[in-house]
Amino acid sequence: MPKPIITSQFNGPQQTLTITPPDGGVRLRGRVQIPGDKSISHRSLMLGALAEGTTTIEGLLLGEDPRSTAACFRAMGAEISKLNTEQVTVQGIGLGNLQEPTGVLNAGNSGTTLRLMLGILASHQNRYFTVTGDDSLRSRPMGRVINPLKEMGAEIWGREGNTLAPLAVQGRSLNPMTYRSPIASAQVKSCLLLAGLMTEGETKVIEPALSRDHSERMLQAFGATVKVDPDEISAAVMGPAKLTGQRVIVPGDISSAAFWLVAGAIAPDSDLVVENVGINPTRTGVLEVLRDMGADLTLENERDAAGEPVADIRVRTSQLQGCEISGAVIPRSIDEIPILAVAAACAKGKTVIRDAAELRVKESDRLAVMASELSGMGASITEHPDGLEVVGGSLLQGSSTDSYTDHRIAMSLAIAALVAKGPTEIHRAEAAAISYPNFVPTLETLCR
Ligand code: SPQ
Repeated sequence: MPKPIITSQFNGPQQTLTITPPDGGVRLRGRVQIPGDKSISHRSLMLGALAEGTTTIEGLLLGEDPRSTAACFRAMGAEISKLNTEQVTVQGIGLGNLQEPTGVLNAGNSGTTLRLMLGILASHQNRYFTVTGDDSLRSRPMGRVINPLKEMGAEIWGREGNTLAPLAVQGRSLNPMTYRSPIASAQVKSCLLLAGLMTEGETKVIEPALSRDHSERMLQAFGATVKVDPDEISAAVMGPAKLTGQRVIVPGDISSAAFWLVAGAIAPDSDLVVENVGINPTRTGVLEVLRDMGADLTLENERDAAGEPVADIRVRTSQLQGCEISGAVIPRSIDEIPILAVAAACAKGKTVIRDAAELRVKESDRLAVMASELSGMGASITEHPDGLEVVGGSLLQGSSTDSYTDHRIAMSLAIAALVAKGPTEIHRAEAAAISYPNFVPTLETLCR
């Protein structure tokens, strides 16, 4: 079977990836190992730094975002081994013992780093911190964590009425509270639970729908007292807590697996097994949606890896049908909506995505960008304030596209390019390294 021609051109750090599929289309086959889960990687570095004793992490994501987390916590005194193998050791310094950094903490492109870290910094008494990020992160809303932290007594200053980075934080002793979050957000929930670790009493977050629960699981594993109430959709932590270093095994990231699951479903004559995928139920919305669309997915070898469920997922080419994606499945598939929009463009009939306005405040405005870039490739796609409507089934055309420096957009467009007619250019494709440094070489090996 002929392979696609994949070329890269660099202009300084910026990469333009050009993908030209052969006339008969691309076929994807084989077994693929995906990088470690980004959410779990961040949390293992942070809890490892706050714990007493040594934490060993296996399978850490070696992407740009966890590197930002590691750099911030190193600057505050945690000893974290070099991130050049997936085996990483963190020498924790104990809760409350972070040192005041002499420079500005830089979270880079990572919303998780900045928002979770704010809960930790705000509750570190008598220390002063300044934090920032890249152009994208400095435009993302921080009020969603700063406002409830202030209700707990935190002192935080920033641009635009204390809602945008750069931010300054004067750490102090906080008061516990019960916070009813208006959005289902694991970053809001985790920020407040982390602030609750050093706060006397119970700090509780109630959500409108359940977001990913990696923080709750890992805090418990590190020795914190965590109460989860599935009926109320709440999670609470009792402070002051004591965390003890652990062995963490990071499963493969289902958000990275999603690119191959969609590719295997839409590319002709494909049969792929994606190995060691984390299938925590708060993350498996993408599997439900793809099954709803008629994708041929099979879970094999289901097992548990240090408190997180894991499986190998087999996908074979299927004729996808349009479907509705809305409600409680949205927080469980939030990062997969861009690649699901590609699946929708290849499905028969209409796909309606609703209740997904949160996508507008990610690394890019993912609704606007997917609408513009897929329209440019000939897809019939309408943007709504909280979603997209995609009428699928017509052949995509190769075109000049842009990632808007968003890793999930770069990789979604690369998968769309595989089933398009003619070459597709993806500008600023280097963004993929945020969560998937080996994405392009892996793509090359799977096309056979
Ligand atoms: O860390 P960042 O930049 O916010 O990353 C994203 C992503 O696509 O990788 C979102 F842009 O993932 C978030 C996710 O959308 C990671 C995350 C977490 O680890 O807690 C939770 C989700 O965000 P939110 O705002 O819904 O809590």
